[in-house]
Amino acid sequence: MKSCCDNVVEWPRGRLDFSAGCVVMGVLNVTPDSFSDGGKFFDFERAVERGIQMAAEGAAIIDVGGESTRPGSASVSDEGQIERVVPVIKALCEKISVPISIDTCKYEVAKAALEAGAGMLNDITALSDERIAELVAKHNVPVVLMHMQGTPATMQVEPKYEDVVGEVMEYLVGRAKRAEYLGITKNMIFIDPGIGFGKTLEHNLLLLRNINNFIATGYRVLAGTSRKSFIGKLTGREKPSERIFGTAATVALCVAAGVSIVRVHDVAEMVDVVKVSNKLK
Ligand code: HH2
Repeated sequence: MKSCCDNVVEWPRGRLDFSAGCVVMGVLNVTPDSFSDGGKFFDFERAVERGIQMAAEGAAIIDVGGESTRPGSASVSDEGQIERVVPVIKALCEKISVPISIDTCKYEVAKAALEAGAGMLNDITALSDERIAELVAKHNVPVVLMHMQGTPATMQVEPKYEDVVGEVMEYLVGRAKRAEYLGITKNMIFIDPGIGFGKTLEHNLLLLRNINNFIATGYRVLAGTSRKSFIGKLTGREKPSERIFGTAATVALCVAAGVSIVRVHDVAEMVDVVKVSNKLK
């Protein structure tokens, strides 16, 4: 890993330039059942087309996932996930130059995706399988460590914290330090409070109001608020596709607080929000 200056992170398979501030990660769910775009990009051709489109719209990273993590979702076998994501990753690596991230917590999926050319790993379980840390270190790619209480099957049943901000921060800093111990360099680590993963509306609001505390840890922060149900609760918008303006409010706030990456479905719209927010900061 080579960091040419504080604001540019470069590694063999990618480069992220934070000199203007925040950058956008576009979500590409190759799934039939994701909460907001399930089925839309399940087909290989459509997934690749969408990835290319998001890069053209200004995404700095494309995050490819083969398993929904929406509350109550069913898990998909490793082979099933690999079949979904590997051809898409290979095709995108040939066609676009932005790094492709793999959204998985499964070792075999991570291994196959990294071998297929993925240039980043997004782990919603923050390296609960530490063999993934070895893969990340070996392939020399950045990693996202996310907080979740429980598992997708049960996480929204009755999430409980005494001090949600303190507990999530302590967990993430602990996992980030562990990742460093396992051989991953600090500037390759992104921490993520895991909005909607085992959190009530109030927990999500507290985390977002205090997102600056996460930035103060010294690790770069990623936030994934896009179209999530707490936005639906605040706006009364049932359909995830109608939560774009609500998402924009959270993105602007995240940028103002110093978040480095926002993970979003509506890339063209959020690239504009990020551009303006970066300048206002
Ligand atoms: N949210 C989702 C999935 N992966 N990864 C990170 N790091 N942070 C997030 O907030 C996050 C994530 C859920 O969104 P989506 O991928 O659109 O839905 P689904 O899990 O139903 O595919």
